[in-house]
Amino acid sequence: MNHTRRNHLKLLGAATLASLSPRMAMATTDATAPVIHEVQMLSKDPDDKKRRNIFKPDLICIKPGDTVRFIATDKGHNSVANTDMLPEGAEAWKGKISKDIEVTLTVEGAYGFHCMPHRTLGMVGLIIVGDHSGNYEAAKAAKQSGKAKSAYVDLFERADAQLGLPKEG
Ligand SMILES: [Cu+2]
Repeated sequence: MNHTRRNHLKLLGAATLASLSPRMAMATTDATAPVIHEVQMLSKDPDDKKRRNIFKPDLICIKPGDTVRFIATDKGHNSVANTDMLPEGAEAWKGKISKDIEVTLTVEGAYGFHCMPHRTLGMVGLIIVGDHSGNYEAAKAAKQSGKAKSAYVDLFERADAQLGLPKEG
């Protein structure tokens, strides 16, 4: 194999890596670089019009130091941390209605959040930062009202699966 051909193959390899998902491509350059994760606040899910008043996505697993940007795509929503679903030492946040808010999460653990006007309609979400274990069970056991209750049962089921935890009987 001559030099030119070898260089060509090298380039091809780089191009293949770059065509992978942005996250994976980023991981090849700097796995520790902070990432901004976007969560939309929606009155209607454009992919399923029957789903109303939602955070999309409503479950994310991120690294310590990453930022979550809540985007007021639709009006009438906000993002507020559930004060009983935060790791010890983590700061709570409270966004204004119809406004974007960015939070940078450095403390590892589970973070619950909700939309103030639609909390009991089930407009809630869950963020796992790094190692979930510190307050995960406590967050799971937090009291919920209205439809937030079934929403969190569903969220923790999906989080368990994503974290590779055994199914509860
Ligand atoms: Cu809302």
